Amino acid sequence: MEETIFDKIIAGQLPSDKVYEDENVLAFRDINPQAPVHVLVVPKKKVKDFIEIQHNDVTQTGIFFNTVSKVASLLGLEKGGYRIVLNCGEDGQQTVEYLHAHILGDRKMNWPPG
Ligand code: D5M
Repeated sequence: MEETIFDKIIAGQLPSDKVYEDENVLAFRDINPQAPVHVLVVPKKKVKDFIEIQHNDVTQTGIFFNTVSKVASLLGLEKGGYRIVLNCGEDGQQTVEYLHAHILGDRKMNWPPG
């Protein structure tokens, strides 16, 4: 798999505005925020995209989504709610080929998404 900007952030070769880290997951603020709170959550063990999840270890996948929920709570978004976005592939407008969940919050979201 090609090295991405998120590989470099996880390796500590590029800086990031970290909000949470443990042995499995890293969460950092998006460089181009689309809401007052916009955080990206990435698994440290590389997964390319959401398509790949079906071939992956269920425990690792569970840990990832459990941690996304935990990070949203740590960010104080439980009360007002928030949106999780997983862009997948070209039509899904995924620009970084490393699985990442966007956590967007602290404003009212629109529906449907564009
Ligand atoms: O989202 C990829 C997201 O990654 C997009 O919202 C910008 C963000 N991004 C790109 N480079 C960085 C760095 N260096 N730090 C933080 N955030 C970054 P996608 O779902 O692939 O369109």
